[in-house]
Amino acid sequence: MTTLPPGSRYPLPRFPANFLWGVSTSAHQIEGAAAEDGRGPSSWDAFAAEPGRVKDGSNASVATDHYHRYPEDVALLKELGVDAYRFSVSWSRVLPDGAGAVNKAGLDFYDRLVDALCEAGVRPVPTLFHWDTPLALEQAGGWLERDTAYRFAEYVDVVAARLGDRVGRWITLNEPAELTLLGHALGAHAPGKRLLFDALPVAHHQLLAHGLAVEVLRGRGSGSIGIANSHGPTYAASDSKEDRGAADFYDLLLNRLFADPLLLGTYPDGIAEMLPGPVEEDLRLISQPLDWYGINYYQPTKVGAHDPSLPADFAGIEIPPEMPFSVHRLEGHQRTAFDWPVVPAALYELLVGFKEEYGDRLPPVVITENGCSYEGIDDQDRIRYLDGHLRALNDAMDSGVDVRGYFVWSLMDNWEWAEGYAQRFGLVHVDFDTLARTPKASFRWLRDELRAQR
Ligand code: IFM
Repeated sequence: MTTLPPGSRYPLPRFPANFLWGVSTSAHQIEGAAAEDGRGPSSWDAFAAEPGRVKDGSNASVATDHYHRYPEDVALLKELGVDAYRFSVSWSRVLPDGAGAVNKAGLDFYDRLVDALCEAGVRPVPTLFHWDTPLALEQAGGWLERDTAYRFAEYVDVVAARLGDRVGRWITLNEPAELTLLGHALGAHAPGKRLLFDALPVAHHQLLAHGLAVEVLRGRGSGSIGIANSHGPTYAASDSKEDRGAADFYDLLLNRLFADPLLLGTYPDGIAEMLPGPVEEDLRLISQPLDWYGINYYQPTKVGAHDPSLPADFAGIEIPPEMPFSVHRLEGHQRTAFDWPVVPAALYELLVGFKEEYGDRLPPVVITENGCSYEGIDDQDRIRYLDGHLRALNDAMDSGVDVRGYFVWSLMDNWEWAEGYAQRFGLVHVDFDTLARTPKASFRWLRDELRAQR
């Protein structure tokens, strides 16, 4: 058995028998085969090709080569013993231009993957959009255009028609907050736009796309639908009115701008007036009941009023002076290789806070991502991270939050967007020269914990 992390109260507390254990990945970060079998380019291919956009100058054209090596990856999932695997479907692999002609070879790939998962006894949980907008749509305005939401619904119908007989759970979108903030407001992610507050339509159009996709999936009889939103507690840097105001504003951007319309059918005060389209009508679609609500949790954020003496960047992302807040370093916590603070208690706080805020409007929760970047194959820090967060999750469940599943980000090291290959989030190490997979200590730890749970 793996060496236990110091202070660990092995084994983990017992989770309910039907609790869904899984791991997550996304298409662009692992598939590679960027120009194979008719796949069309995406916004991230174009972004990575622009000099200076990705820290190590890399792109995801090979990534982990999962497109060819998926049988080996499915075998790893089986060995790990997870119930479910969350992956994403690349829209431009299925519809190379984002709309119109379907690429049969692209759909065939997901068909083979789903078959292999079912055969291995691992439930497929596809995410229908994880940031990789087909380039043709991006060039036509992308998520700034309402039309993109309707094209998304058509694409969802194509995927659901092909995979729906074997897929029991769908995730519409991954982290619309990041695509809005990092991709369109601050320009650190594809498509690299720095629109600041003019990025707001991107949030609304993604939420509309979610609502339309829910309609399509329900129409096809899909029982279980969720979304994966990133959320985290926000702490005010001080008790001053200015710092509390800035923290509220950040909380609105990351949490309420997405959770309120989905769960309450309203936007936070003052937002709806800034959005295009028949917003009230759209909100009815956006707030259709979900079977479960996915939360991606990584870290809390300490925020104060804009302060020019503080670094003008947050995790390497430049925050322009027009943004009415500054991010402070959260002292007193271990940090991951990505310099993110490790705060399991904030996961407890987030979940209990969500329950208090949304009450019965909050469907059962699934943690659709949680994980950390660390170097090395003997990754005791990752074990400690996961151990701590699972205990916090279990405490939240004891406090009455209905949590039905937990997915580790990520199955294997992959292409971490603007960070390139530098940040390693995997339970499985990938040698990016040889593409060899090596399970890390955390993989064996999780496998043993899952066996103990059963
Ligand atoms: O790698 C990403 C993933 O694509 C979305 N959620 C956060 C992860 C770590 O940054």
